[in-house]
Amino acid sequence: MVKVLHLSDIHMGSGFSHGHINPETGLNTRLEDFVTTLSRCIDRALSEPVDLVLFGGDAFPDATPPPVVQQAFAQQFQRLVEAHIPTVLLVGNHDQHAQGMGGASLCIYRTLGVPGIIVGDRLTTHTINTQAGPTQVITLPWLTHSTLLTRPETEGLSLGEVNEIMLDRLRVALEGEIRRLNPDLPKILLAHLMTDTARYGAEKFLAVGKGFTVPMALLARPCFDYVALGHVHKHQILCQEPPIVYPGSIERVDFSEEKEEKGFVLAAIEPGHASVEFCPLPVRAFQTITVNISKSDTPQQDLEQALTKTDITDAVVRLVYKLRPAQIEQIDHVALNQALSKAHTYTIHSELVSQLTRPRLPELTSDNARDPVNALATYLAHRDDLTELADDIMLAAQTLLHGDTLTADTALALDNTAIPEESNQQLRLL
Ligand SMILES: [Mn+2]
Repeated sequence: MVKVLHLSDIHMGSGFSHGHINPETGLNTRLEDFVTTLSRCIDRALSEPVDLVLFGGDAFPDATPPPVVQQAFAQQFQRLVEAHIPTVLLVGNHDQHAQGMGGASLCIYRTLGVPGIIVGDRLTTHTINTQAGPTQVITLPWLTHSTLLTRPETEGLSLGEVNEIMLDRLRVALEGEIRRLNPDLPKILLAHLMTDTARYGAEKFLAVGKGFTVPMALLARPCFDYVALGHVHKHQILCQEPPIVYPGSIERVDFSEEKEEKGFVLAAIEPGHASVEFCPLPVRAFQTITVNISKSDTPQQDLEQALTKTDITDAVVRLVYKLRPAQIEQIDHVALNQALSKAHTYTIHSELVSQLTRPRLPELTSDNARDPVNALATYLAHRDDLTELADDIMLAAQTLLHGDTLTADTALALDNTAIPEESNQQLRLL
């Protein structure tokens, strides 16, 4: 039986806007949070000790992290090297250069020949000598169209057809690896991908439209004893036999992960069986406090009252309050900042509520109402809940309307649906 610690989606170096500079270290406190949390994972790997550590991809927000972030990441994994615990670092979409092959930010470990560290930047099988004996790990990094297909092969094809070809190629390549597996040794698939049944966490916002989904049927097979996934930030177990597991991200990357529990997974794996334990991590809280004081006679008091209802100590706080224009003068901003000062960091968003019935889309005049892009922009301006998606929606709409260059990536943002030519025409005529 091989004991494995499976973690994923570290994204070290992201979310600096939720932290501040620590005057003692000169570092952003969110970088320090991520380092502390990663060190807790490594602590556990050492204290167990586990036989193998699997990292499911997305080490940093992009392929070129600043040296201070690279170093903080390397210092933690160095502890596994010292303890002779073999480690596989898989390449996620955030680790790849937009163009070209290879997992830029992680390949340095292979170049340096760090003992015991394997970089998973291609589909292949590694037989790793662990304390518990040889263990087979198939690495499947994030796939892009350019990894598997050449331009002439995709020319003139719809997105759906391109994805079908990609899946066929993947199926064949994966089958080749599976056939070479020794059935008497533990068999693990380590993959950075979106399955067709995963519930989206924050990844929906982090990488909207940047790839294709892999059907569960390709993964939920007895030829694997454990399927270690990365990419989706919300922890979930998609299948029990064999366990197919997203451990989720180890720290909250942004407010979309406010309510998600964060952690890593310990798995005990042997041929034909694996048991799984999710280990929660004590990460910094994110708190959104929404208050409507527009009908209140004592707005300041109600606002401060609302703040006492939530424990905001050391949390990353977002206060959203709605008020009438006439109440603006009644808000004591000094007192409000004082009340929020025990938060780690905070932002305050005030929204004015008009007492008049809001006229319907007042920004649209007869001149620009015929332009669907304008109409969409106006609509999005009125939908605060879509703010984070607005740029992607606009981009997708523009691509659709200007029809000729429907790229794979933007079309995927539209929920994997290829757009038939007729509806494209219709939109243009709107
Ligand atoms: Mn990812």
